[in-house]
Amino acid sequence: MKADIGLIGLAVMGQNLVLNMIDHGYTVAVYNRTVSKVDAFVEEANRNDALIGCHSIEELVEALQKPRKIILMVKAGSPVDDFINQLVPLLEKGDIIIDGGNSHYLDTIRRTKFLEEQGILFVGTGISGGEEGARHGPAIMPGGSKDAWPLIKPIFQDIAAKVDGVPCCEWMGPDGAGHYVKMVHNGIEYADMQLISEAYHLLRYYMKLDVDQISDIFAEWNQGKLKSYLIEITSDILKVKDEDGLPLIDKVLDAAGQKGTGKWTAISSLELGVPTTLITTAVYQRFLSALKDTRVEAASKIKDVDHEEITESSKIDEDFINHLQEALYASKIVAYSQGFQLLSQASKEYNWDLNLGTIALIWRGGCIIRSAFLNKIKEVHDQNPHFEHLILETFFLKKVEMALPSLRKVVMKALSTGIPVPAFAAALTWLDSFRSKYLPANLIQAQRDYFGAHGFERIDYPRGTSFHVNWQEKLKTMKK
Ligand code: 2AM
Repeated sequence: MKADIGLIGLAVMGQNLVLNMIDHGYTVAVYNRTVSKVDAFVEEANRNDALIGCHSIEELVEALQKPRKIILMVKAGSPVDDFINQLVPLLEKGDIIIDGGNSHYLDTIRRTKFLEEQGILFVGTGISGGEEGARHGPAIMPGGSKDAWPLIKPIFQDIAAKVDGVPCCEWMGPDGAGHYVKMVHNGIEYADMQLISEAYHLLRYYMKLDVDQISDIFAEWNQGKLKSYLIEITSDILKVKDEDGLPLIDKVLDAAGQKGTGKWTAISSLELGVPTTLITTAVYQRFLSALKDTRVEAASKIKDVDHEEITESSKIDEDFINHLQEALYASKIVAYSQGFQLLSQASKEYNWDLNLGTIALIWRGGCIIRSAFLNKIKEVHDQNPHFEHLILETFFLKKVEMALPSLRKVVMKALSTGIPVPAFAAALTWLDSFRSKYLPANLIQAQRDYFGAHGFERIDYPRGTSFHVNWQEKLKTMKK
């Protein structure tokens, strides 16, 4: 019997996807560079009828039903190209290669073009939900050669997470669309995590609450409009004690790591000219956190207000917890609004025709940013599929209007006590800029014209007419 699908790359994500597919009735052939892992996995999985271990790529290709479908779950970068190059001579027209790793979307664009030229279909797919998601239902974001979609759709939608019976997997668009959407998902995840950690910081060092109390607050927030996987796990994390009975969180070094997808999102937003300030701030803050030794030195040298000196009086500021919840909600709206703007701009730039409603729909379950909030985005999109900015749609507009004073209060308290809140502050200053009829960019234009003759538009002439003034000459003639 031939296998329904093949998978190369038996690290944990790969193994869990295989088991997930087998659970849904599919027969899977597997291969791994280190071949001993194939035998070890086949033996441990003990699914003889549904799992075929292969010791070479040729064997894998031979084991598959046509048109062949092969998922690569290998390290992003050159390993993906290496396997593609090894597979191409063995495959036939109409066979499908699927890259399920965190590849850069520009690589996926390049690979789709290269493989389509050979008559082979290529799918670059984002898979979110970590190891647990891969095993029991991830969110899946496929894009690439459209002809592949009907052939892989049943398997992909079977193994994906479901919300209200709807699979968290839909076709995203051509070439790099799937990997781009997954990348922005991760960028938004960075912003969400930064905001949550700032809220934790304020509860701990401004409100002076203990870790158990803060866990309870997150658990309570998880019952309301902030209900989400990340809030839920935050509450869990804060409950965990180390061997000595003290909170484990206090033993974790405060230097954040990263694998690059947040950075790629930030780079793309700069290239496309979309002010995705919460994501970029979150990425920068991870870099800044990683400078642990330098920060420790700076802490002893740059003295100013210090949260150590915050008096107990903040404890009775009960309202602050409610303001913080509102601030988190408002900032989350800003982060998602910015993220969706980036998707919208990229869609235009790369001709992907992304459906933002579908993206919100499939992010509702399986992935790390899954939340009640995404249901709302989907509803708002259904009412107005051509929205320009999420935040200008009635539902979110009202929410932001209500929460803005709380956000301002939280940021002002944090600034005056020296507790860093770069993401909350970025949300507030973005909102204040966004709702400004007037910004001092006129001065920037004048400076550019002064030193570089770059020209400027005038408010009393139609847009598009460029004016240049010799500012120094004008100054001289005025003095005369
Ligand atoms: P390995 O077990 O032989 O190391 C995640 O690292 C997966 O990608 C693993 O299956 C790993 O195979 C594979 N991988 C990493 N680098 C690779 C490379 N340069 N060539 C082939 N496979 C690679």
